[in-house]
Amino acid sequence: MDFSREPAHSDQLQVRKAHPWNAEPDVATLVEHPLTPEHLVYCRNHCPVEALDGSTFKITIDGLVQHAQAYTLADLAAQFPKKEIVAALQCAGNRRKTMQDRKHHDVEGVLWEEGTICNCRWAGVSMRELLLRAGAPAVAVGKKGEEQRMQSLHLCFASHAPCEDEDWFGASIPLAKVLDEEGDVLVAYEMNGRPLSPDHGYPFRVVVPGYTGARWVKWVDHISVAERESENFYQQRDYKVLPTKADKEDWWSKVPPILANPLNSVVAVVQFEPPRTLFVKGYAVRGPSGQVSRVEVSIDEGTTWRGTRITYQEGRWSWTLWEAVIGLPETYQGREGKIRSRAIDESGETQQPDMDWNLRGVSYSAVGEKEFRT
Ligand SMILES: Nc1nc2c(c(=O)[nH]1)N[C@H]1C(S)=C(S)[C@@H](COP(=O)(O)O)O[C@H]1N2
Ligand SMILES: [Mo]
Repeated sequence: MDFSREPAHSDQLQVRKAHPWNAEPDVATLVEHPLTPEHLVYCRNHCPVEALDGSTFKITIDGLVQHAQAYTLADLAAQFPKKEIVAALQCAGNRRKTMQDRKHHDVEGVLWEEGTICNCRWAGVSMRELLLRAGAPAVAVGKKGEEQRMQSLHLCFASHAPCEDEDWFGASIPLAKVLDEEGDVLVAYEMNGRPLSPDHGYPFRVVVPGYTGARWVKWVDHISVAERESENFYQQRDYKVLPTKADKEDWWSKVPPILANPLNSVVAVVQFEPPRTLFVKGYAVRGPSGQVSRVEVSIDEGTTWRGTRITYQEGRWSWTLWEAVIGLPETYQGREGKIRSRAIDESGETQQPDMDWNLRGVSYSAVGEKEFRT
């Protein structure tokens, strides 16, 4: 693969793999910003980052639609209203190292810590509008049968540039997520009010709020309504939570792809101030059953929990920042301890206390944990 044509990357990230470029920010720095500035946005690539020509690059929409269409960046901006969404983007491998350390069992993959997440303002075209314009099956909503069929269809995305495991990158999501007016799926061309940078997908990337990063295809050139999921390697043989007993990779076809992120939280900062005060900060991410409504922390291994103050949350899809000031009992003097965090969502789901090991170390979402010393 040719890495010599790559544009410059942020030098504020810790490199986990240089070729292709994979890097994440320090998590304590990350939570200082409600909206993640570009230089702190992690980069996860299975391919070299290309500098594409946004004046000629086209995105094609076809498959089970009435009129296939192709648009340049200028076409999209001129023909559709701009839609903006604040949403957290997170890699399925976020916290992979935490899983490996806690389970004392090696996992396969880039050993990400807890910084492969960002929270950005994405802008572009509503994928729903784009599909309605192309005459996707949604135009038949209301007709019985058609509606049912629509529920079983998929929207496939592709970027035709050679990757580590296949000569293109692809993903798919259920069409129902796209046609849901509250699904908020975009073909984005802006991040934080500026055109996407090459690292993050210039000129176009898919934004799928609430879903794992692998479905947010960068440099996307092809969108297709299909009867079946994407056949791509990264949909079929990666980004799946294999059962713990699967330590040989022959389980792929039996396990569904990861779609929604799991309900999660992480302790990013713990500061001790003598004689007995702890300042704690972290983030939480929503799962499939709703936005985070509460984050709690425990200093006694999860026996008792207390509330924290939510300092940032914006809409349905953002991450949640939280902090707490904890007065420690005198018995903590001169001791080491652990602070744990757990998120609770608006439907009452609570982040799981523990989670089984899986081969690829994906979707790790057991309670957050960080050590402190008094
Ligand atoms: N074309 C393409 N799109 C891609 C990837 C890739 O390697 N190639 N990586 C995916 C994964 S696994 C993640 S987590 C996100 C990362 O997006 P970012 O690098 O902008 O943070 O992009 C997704 N889209
Ligand atoms: Mo990812």
